[in-house]
Amino acid sequence: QIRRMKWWHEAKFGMFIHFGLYSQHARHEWAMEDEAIPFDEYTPLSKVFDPAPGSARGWAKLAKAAGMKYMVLTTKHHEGFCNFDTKLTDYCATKQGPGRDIVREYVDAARAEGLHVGFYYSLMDWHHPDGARCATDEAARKRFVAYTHGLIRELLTNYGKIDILWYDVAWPLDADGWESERMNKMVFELQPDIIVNNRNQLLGDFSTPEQHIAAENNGRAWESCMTLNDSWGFQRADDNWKTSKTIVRNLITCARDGGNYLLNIGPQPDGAVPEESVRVLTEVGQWMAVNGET
Ligand code: JFZ
Repeated sequence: QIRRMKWWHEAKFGMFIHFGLYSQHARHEWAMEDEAIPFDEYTPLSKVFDPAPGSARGWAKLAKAAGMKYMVLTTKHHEGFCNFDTKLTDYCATKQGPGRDIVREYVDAARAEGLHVGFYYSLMDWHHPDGARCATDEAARKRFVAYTHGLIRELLTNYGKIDILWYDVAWPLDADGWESERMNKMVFELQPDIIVNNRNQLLGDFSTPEQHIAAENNGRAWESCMTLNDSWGFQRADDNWKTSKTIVRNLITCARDGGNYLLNIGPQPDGAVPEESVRVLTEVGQWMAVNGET
């Protein structure tokens, strides 16, 4: 086992947080694409985005109460909006609605609760003009790779020690296209002890079975990620909540088979966690307080 992964194997249970412009939309984090919402209609969501100060403290306190040991926040999802301050685009939280760095608030909140800090980062980007044409236009690919590596560099430079980089959806490029080897090399230069997943077209440190539990039989580290209902971002119409019993059973299965369990919340537009999620996670925490290892 790799030394830098020791804490992660011991941690076993983490909180995934999907939060972005789609949260206000309250339908699905894929709505922009699935419903083919025009730019003019979607991007103004960035102007009214205004999570309450202290929201991240609420997420971290809830994670801690549930017995979770780490958190992973969407710093940028497929919509392309950056929840952090960046010099590379104006489509970011500090220059739009909130006028605050949501990622900074999140990092501070996680640390205040003694939780390890993870960054989710979507390679696929529906907002950047080169995000799709990078597959067929070499000049666009070069620009988009510079943009992507640049954002990741900022994320891993400006917030102190970061414990996990959780890449997502590598469409439309392969490892060569993304220059993934060079990307990970930069990542480890900036954060020598970080752990990276496998969704930038390389194997990385751990695999990421999704919405199901699938132990790796090849000795590789793995983490199952799941939602509490059926969507990742806040979805007003989705009340198909899993019970705390189901969550505990899943956690036990993951732990038994040597994996981790990353369980998602989708905060509401104001940053508050849906009531039902709070209820379920609080119950899980009660079980953890009796049965979990500290
Ligand atoms: C992706 C996203 O599209 C989704 O919105 C969410 O962020 C989730 C965590 O990740 O969805 C995926 C990614 C990979 C697989 C399935 C859905 N997969 O490998 O089966």
